[in-house]
Amino acid sequence: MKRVVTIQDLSGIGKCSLSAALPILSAMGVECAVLPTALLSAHTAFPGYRFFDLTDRMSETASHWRELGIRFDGVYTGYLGSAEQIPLVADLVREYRAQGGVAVVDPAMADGGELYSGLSPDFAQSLMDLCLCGDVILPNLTEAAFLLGLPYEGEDRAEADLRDLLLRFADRGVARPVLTGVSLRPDRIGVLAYDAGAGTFFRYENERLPLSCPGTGDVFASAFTGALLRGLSEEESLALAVDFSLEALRKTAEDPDRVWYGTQFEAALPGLIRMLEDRCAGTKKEPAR
Ligand code: PXL
Repeated sequence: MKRVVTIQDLSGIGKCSLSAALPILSAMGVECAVLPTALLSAHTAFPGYRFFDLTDRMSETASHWRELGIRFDGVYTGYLGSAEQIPLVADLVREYRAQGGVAVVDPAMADGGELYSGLSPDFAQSLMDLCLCGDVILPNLTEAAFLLGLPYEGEDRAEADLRDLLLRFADRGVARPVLTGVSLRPDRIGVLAYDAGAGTFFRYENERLPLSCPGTGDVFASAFTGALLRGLSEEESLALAVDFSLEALRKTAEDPDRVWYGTQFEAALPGLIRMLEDRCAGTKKEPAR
């Protein structure tokens, strides 16, 4: 079984970050080690959230793993607790990559034109240093603007503008940037990716529901990482993550008792397992168009 380490916060309430990554990666048949960056009472969209920084604990944890000789097939980073963690996490990503693992960096920090509560634009630009250590990065359009130091120009963008953003990431040294939450038509949403080595773009989209939920990016990034580790190609993994995120949102929309603070990804896990096994077996299903 492949083993991934994920480096992100644990929010006690919120169905995001580690609370999404652990069940999703486990369901996908990938062992998931966790290196928490911070402990929160609830994610930062809740008023009055409590925040406990774990920066000092992270190096000690990584040292223990080194003593144990634990190695990873992949590393997946998400929300970081402080700017001081950026160089520390960048070193860990380099270390785990050097063992042959794939590195997925989700610069989880912003959405809808706004940084999450408690984060500064300086933090956002410094996160680019971490992005440069990843094989694949997964910013949404807001995060891409902050990382590149550009103004956020909304979600409705021409494909040529989005390709330009990807080329800017490539110019800065990112090998495989992926823009998430890309909606080129009102009823579709998905990803636009660039492979700097091959000089090729890849686009995949599926149905867009009239609903957005905190934590959808984490659901997407977790499913993407799981699929990569299970041996699907980057393109297949992106498609699977788009399809699973849609299913998680569909389950959320269908439930009259849904909560505002996260997706109902739990109800979509059986479908994820079926989808993964089908696609690993090479019987890839196309979504209805
Ligand atoms: O990626 C979502 C997320 C993760 N972690 C924390 C958050 C959020 C979104 O608000 O606040 C702590």
